[in-house]
Amino acid sequence: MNTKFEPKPEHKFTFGLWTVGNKGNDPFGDDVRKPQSPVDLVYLLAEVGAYGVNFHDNDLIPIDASPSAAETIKKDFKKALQDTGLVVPMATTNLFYDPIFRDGAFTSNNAHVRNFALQKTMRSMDLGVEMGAEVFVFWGGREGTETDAAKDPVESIKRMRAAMNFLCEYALDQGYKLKFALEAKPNEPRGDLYNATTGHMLGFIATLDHPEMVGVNPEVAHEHMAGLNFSHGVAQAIDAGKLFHIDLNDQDFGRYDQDFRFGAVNLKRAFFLVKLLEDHSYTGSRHFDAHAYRTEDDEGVKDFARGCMRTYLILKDKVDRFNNDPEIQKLLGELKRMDHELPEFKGPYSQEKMKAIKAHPFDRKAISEKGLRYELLDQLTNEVVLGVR
Ligand code: GCO
Ligand code: MN
Ligand code: MN
Repeated sequence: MNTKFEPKPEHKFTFGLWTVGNKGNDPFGDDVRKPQSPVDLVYLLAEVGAYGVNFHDNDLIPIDASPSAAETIKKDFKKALQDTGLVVPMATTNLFYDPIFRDGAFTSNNAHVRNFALQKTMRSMDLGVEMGAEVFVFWGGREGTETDAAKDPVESIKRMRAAMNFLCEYALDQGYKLKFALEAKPNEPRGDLYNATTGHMLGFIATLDHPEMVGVNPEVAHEHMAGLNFSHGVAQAIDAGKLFHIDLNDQDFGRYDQDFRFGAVNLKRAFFLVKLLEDHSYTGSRHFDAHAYRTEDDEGVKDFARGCMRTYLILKDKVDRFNNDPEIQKLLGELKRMDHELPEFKGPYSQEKMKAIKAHPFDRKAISEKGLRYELLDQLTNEVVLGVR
């Protein structure tokens, strides 16, 4: 294999313990791979060249572990991190697996459940900070409904806001330098989940007491499930200064949550996503939230992890080619030229400008007649991605 595409720490490639640790079970079939301990998984990630490892509280420490068992697990995990040089950039809380969360966590109708969720999240934040995490992800796994008869959705949003405000204050009170990243998903495991897309999340964040602490963690598969253009959602987050983290994976539109290897399904969408992140100098983790096919054994899990990173780096190379391709740049240059016309109308509103725009004699017919050459531009893009340019 070409060494040009080897992962390096500067690429900030990370995986969750739950991703490479996935045992291949699904609603129709049992585990196909043996469980691996967090320590095993750290060594596996180091072997394939990852930069970091992320976890849910219970990926590391089982929910029923005794305090002394928890101490031993933490000690062993820290040693594995030290031995390998892997870091923990992100941590999160499992608020969906245990039956107590069958009707959600922060939006449950039961005050005991909502407060247990706060307790579990605060402990999970303590654990994440202890391991060095600077980003804390919130994925509301069961924050939703099957029937809207049971909950007023406005009340649910209020409950969610109360929880986020409380936890922001907790982070500030403890002096934690944590940024929160909210991850949207339209459905699954619930019939419908609240704040279904990255756009919904951005709207919600603006209503919090400390919006500056809170951004988003968009995931490819989640926006594809909703039939949306993922790059456009990520662009909105970049523009708002809210892209704190990203979950990279792949799948076709309209399917269940497949969590395929990055680039496994739609290379061209993956190309435009890498282009967006690289053109806008995204500096956060490139986190792969995906897992190996159920057909794979432990070796296949390594193929999966290497494949995610390698595809990202190959596409990054294609982005450089696109950005330096004379024919492509000539076509883009013509678009820029059109954009820079009418400089006298640029900038903020003034009465003078308003009157000039109102009075300007636009040649509607002549402007409409000009083709834009997007066919050629797109074909050249395909040729870059296909490797013949
Ligand atoms: C999913 C989600 C999760 C979250 C994880 C971190 O569809 O199951 O993507 O994998 O990303 O819980 O919060
Ligand atoms: Mn997901
Ligand atoms: Mn995710």
